[in-house]
Amino acid sequence: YIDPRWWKESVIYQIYPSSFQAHPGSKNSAKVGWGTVKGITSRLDYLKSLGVDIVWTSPIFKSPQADMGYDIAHYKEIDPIYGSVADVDELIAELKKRGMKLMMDLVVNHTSNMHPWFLESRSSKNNPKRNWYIWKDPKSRSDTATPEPPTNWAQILGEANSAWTYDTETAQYYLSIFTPDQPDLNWENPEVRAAVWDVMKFWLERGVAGFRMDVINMISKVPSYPDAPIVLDPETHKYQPGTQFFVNGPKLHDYLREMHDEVLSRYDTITVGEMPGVDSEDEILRTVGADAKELNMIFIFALVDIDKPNVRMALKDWNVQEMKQIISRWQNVMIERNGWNSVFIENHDNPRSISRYTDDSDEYRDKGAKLLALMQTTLGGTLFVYQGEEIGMRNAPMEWDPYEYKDIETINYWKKCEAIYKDDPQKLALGRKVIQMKARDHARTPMQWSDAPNAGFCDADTKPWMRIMDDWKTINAKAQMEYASNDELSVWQFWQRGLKDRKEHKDVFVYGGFEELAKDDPNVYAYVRTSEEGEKWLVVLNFSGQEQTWQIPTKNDVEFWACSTYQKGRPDKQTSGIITLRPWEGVLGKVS
Ligand code: TEU
Repeated sequence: YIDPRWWKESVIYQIYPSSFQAHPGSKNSAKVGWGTVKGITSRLDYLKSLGVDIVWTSPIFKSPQADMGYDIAHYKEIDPIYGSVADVDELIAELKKRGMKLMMDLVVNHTSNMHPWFLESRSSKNNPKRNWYIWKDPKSRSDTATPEPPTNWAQILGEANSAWTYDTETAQYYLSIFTPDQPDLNWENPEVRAAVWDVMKFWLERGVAGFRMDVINMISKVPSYPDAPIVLDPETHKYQPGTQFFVNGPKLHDYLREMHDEVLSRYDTITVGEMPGVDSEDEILRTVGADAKELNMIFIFALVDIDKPNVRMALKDWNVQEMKQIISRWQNVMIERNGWNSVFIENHDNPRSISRYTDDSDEYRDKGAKLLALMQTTLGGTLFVYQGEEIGMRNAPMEWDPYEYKDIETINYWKKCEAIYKDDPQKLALGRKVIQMKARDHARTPMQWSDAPNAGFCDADTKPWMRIMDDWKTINAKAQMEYASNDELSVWQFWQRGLKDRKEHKDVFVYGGFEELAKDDPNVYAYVRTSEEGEKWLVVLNFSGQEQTWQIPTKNDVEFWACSTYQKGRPDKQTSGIITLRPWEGVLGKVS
């Protein structure tokens, strides 16, 4: 028996390594400021003081960086741009000194097209590694240079393009559901699976505590490879979403159980599977149920996909009611069905949470950031904080030109907009709006450490690989850690308080019961968390820019208010009857 409490109670901080911290004097001949492993190590005291237990690094392995490291060319080497394996050993040792751990990103649905496995695989039809990837003949033989791909599936990070890439040498297509630089591995092949288990053991043996597993629910494809139904306008979309043929495919659970038997069961690990596009409770419980023997938890995307229609780079209206339903649903499911979930609202693939769920204007930016912090630190599950979230970083503004954006998905999207909407200024403006609201780049601007040159992210004489947000002089970690006011805490201090509180009352906040109140209120999200011993806390969150009144149900009369997003110390709000909440105000009360 392995005691699961450590990974349930841990606070995990996701680092986007290129944008976290370049260590001083990091040798970079091109004078480009780029985060490094040594840079991460230099910030461990910062993370410790915030209340972090586990650091998760997005991929730092050898990679051509076509998709910022989610295209790996060597699983056991660190990309020189980040440092070396020795630097990772040092990072693990320094974490250990502080009672912390390292979680790495395991990207094994696909490799880079420059991975030696793929170079071999593509070299000829009878190469022994041919069957390590998914090769198919074109749909119809024709004399044209590029015949029809085997199916009509669209690429995920470039929806205008096919999910298949043609190789003229061998006249076959390979499957590349994200981009042509990321060929999908063929998990049907036991040699591929053995190679993955070997990579996992390599890092576990070095002291890595576990993995976040990139799109792990896409590793099993429907073997008949059918065409996808037409759901996007065929006038503008030659290719259609093929997700139903590879999201939670037929052999997913076989593969995950094999991974468990071959690797995970032999170590005391933490595992979180990235699983976009799955909504079925039964299906999710098969992976995260207490006896499932698959993964500890997954990322459920319902909340971050609340404004996603059928493609990612597009807009959709949503309201607070829907948000409340999504959050409460998964809180309840995991409790009722004995599963385990992750709590997160940001990551490197999503815009900043205050720009999406609250109000990122100067007036309310910090209030919204604290509101979301209060919510997340009081929800059940393992909590994930994303770099910069703890200081309330926000989306890049509308004024930024599309060329400031560096992400392959954004670039593909903007190219498409320019090609098809070149004579339609309105549609082009809409395209820019989509980028400003949805681009993954918003989470990837360099971390704002201080008001020093380049926000303390990289040396003054280097140029950051991506533009730093113009607000860094006012919004930065140092200013927020040192912030002194009799009236309120900074966003950073509020997070620190919340994480501490969560740990002190973990029987309530990590493990406790969950009851939603006033479900019909269109603006206020309220819930009660209860420990088995009967300790009870009330959380009331005003998700609107207007003042709201809220009736405390008599059975939940408050003994004292422990905090408000507006006030330092104990707010003197009334403890029963109707309370008034200021715009974006959240309060936490001990129920008597
Ligand atoms: O992302 C998977 C993915 O499909 C996401 O874009 C997802 O659809 C979206 O976040 C839902 O809101 C993972 C990585 O996190 C991403 O950075 C990579 O580009 C991708 O896999 C390919 O490795």
